[in-house]
Amino acid sequence: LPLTYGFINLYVFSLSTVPLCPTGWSEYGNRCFLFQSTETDWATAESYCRQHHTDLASVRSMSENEQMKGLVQSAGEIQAWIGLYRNSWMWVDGSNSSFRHWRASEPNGSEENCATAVHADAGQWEDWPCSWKMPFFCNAGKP
Ligand SMILES: *[C@@H]1O[C@H](CO)[C@@H](O)[C@H](O)[C@H]1NC(C)=O
Ligand SMILES: *[C@@H]1O[C@H](CO)[C@@H](O)[C@H](O)[C@H]1NC(C)=O
Ligand SMILES: [Ca+2]
Repeated sequence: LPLTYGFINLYVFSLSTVPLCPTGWSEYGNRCFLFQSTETDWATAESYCRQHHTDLASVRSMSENEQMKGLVQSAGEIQAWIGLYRNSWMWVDGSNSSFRHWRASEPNGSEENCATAVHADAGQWEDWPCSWKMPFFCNAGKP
């Protein structure tokens, strides 16, 4: 009986809505985001994302940026790492998205090589030293 019940459950589940994102992740459009409140430097954040998920998150539209800003605000945080690095400011997950949302006069620092999405100033981005510790976003799903 429990087996049958399990089977029916699985059957119904697979016929209806199979969630795109793992439990605990946020789905925006066709993409999955994980806000990690653990504060860490950018490289550690990237390696965590690559090990467990896909990569530090690329942000490809204002709508994604707004949703991510909401997660940072809900967590009572100021800012979080995203996957933009001063290697010609490319997305580390290989995305070719040209969406950018820099704060005025950012990026500004020769010593500041990693980008954050910031909730203040309308979620605008700033570059900060990569060794700074802050929460971060991983993404998964379609590249
Ligand atoms: C960016 O990537 C998408 C998806 O792989 C592709 O369809 C598009 O042509 C690419 N755009 C550029 C400018 O390379
Ligand atoms: C870049 O801006 C930040 C924040 O305003 C500031 O602390 C930092 O000194 C600036 N760096 C340079 C190289 O101007
Ligand atoms: Ca800066």
